[in-house]
Amino acid sequence: MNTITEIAAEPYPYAFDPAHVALLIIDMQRDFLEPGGFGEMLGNDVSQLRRTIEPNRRLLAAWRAAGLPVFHTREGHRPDLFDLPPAKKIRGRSATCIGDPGPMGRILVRGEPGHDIIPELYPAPGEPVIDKPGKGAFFATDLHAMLEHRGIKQLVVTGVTTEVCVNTTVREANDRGYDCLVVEDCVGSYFPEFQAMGLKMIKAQGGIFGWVGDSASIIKTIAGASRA
Ligand code: TIU
Repeated sequence: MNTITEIAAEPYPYAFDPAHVALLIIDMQRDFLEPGGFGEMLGNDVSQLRRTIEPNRRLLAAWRAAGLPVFHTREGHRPDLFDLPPAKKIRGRSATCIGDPGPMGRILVRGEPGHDIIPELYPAPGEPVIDKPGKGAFFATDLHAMLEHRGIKQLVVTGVTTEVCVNTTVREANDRGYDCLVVEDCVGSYFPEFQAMGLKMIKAQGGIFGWVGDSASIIKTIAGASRA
């Protein structure tokens, strides 16, 4: 299948183009999602994020089966912390902060167990992983160049958290000319009210930053799709 197909979405159907689309999975990292990780250490309810694992797993399986491209991101920093803004390090006035020893290694440091992607959604060989020092996936990364080289103009966006790294990335992508479809059941926030508003802010005003849809509609569309 290489034809453009409309997918049910808000504020209006999304013209899904298999020749120019990628799945972008944001920060499904152990430290944000696993019990005992950094997120839970800060007092957050990780079950709010863990409900996205199974829908993401199903979407990723269908996406791979259709031969469509996948990009994964991870938020984190160099072990020497030279890419960690001092403001980010001290924000929150927490006794334990980024770079310190945490429950799953040094917090949000590349190469540490907690920084890695959860096993359920682990990148397959050939799927790029973008290590990003900020909330947005375009800031200080080569994501835009990689997407341009592949002719990608549409992003189906999933991951965590809805109002932080997902929203920041969608806004960055929108300003760079990408059409983003955010998958409601595959994005999560520790805070239910931010989940609701984070999605509303994307699709308001005629889709000011993009579209919001669900994984079942996308899976139905791409079933059997192949670029090969
Ligand atoms: N990936 C991402 O959203 N990073 C965060 O720090 N999120 C919070 O909600 N704190």
